[in-house]
Amino acid sequence: METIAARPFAFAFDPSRVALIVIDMQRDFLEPGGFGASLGNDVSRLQAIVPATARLIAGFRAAGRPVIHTRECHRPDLADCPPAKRLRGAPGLRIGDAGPMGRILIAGEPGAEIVPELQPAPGESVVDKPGKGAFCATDLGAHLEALGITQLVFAGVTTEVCVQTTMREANDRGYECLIAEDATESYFAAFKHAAIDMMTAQGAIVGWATEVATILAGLEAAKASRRAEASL
Ligand code: C5J
Repeated sequence: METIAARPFAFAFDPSRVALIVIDMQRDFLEPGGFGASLGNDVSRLQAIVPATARLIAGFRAAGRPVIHTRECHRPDLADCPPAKRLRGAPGLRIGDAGPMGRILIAGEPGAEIVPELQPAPGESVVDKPGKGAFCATDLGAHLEALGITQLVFAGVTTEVCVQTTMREANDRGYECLIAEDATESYFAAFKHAAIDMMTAQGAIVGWATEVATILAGLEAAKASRRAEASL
């Protein structure tokens, strides 16, 4: 167990039981012409976290810890997209409508793919989710249980929608949750800060927050401890 600096207080980091979950780093949210842009958002804010997210993913891979990617997307027949979700968009820009990157938020379309810089490595899990939360209507819970995971580090977009929803779901399921503040982003700066403040308030009521560098240092420290134990 490593103790790492976090807010609202130090996080007891267990590198033998932790997985990284990278939420929805998809072209539809990060690139012009996708779902996010169709809602009138400035996608460049989200593109800015790609390098920090890539560093975090590389650290987990180097430590031999699971990296799980999610994609918010729907079946081509939209059977998993309730009208209440689809009809909220403007006509022509709704989920399932044709856009510059294919049908918006539909599995298998170019827009639903993870951005090239953060492509899953062979063997890494990719969870397609029809909801904002990654536990809803997916096998994520069973998968984490099979892996013996008790802690989750969160990265991805958007902080106050799919990241926050999934972190709250995970917290209610008993996971200790840590969000990487510089590897998550919102289209609205104030929403990102408010979401993290809400989750870390009241004694980490949903979880903890820290920087990518701190998490990477925790993984490195654990590696060094393992090496030192092995040489005894
Ligand atoms: C949204 C997401 N914002 N991945 N999805 O609709 O946060």
